Amino acid sequence: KATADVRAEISYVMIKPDGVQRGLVGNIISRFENKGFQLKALKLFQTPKDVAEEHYKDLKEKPFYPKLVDYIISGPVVCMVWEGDGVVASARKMIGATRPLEAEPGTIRGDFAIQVGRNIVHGSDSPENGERETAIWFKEGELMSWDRTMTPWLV
Ligand code: RTP
Repeated sequence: KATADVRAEISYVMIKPDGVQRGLVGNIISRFENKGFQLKALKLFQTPKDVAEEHYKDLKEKPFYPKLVDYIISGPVVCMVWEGDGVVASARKMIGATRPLEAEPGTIRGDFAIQVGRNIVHGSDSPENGERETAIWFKEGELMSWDRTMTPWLV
């Protein structure tokens, strides 16, 4: 079924190096699958410095920027694109507040993190940034359009 011409809302979600090192990849992916969003792209990736800098370019003037870039390139990350109605705002809710001590229990950061500089996961803050960040981290051919109802594995 052709779905390529209409692209629904997407969010770029990334499990940061601390999330990968702590073995939280499966738990985090499960939350998005369980919620019902559709996985469009996924990879384990060692980030080149220029990619981290491009992703966080709006934060260039912040005092924590150099540390942030070093953190993101310190080990492999898991890059994902999730699609669905309202996925950007919903992913932000599921991830929780930037400062993990302010994140509600039940959110990813609320359940697993303490420090703002080790906050496990990233999610795009607007649909526009969902598109922008996806283009930074993925090549066009790495995004999949697939129909969940197409192959009746469970019939
Ligand atoms: P996020 O998308 O990751 O939830 O973060 P945000 O936009 O709410 O916050 P932003 O200010 O854009 O920060 C992006 C990431 O930078 C790191 N950070 N470190 N004071 C600090 O040391 C500090 N502040 C922010 C965090 O990794 C944050 O997620």
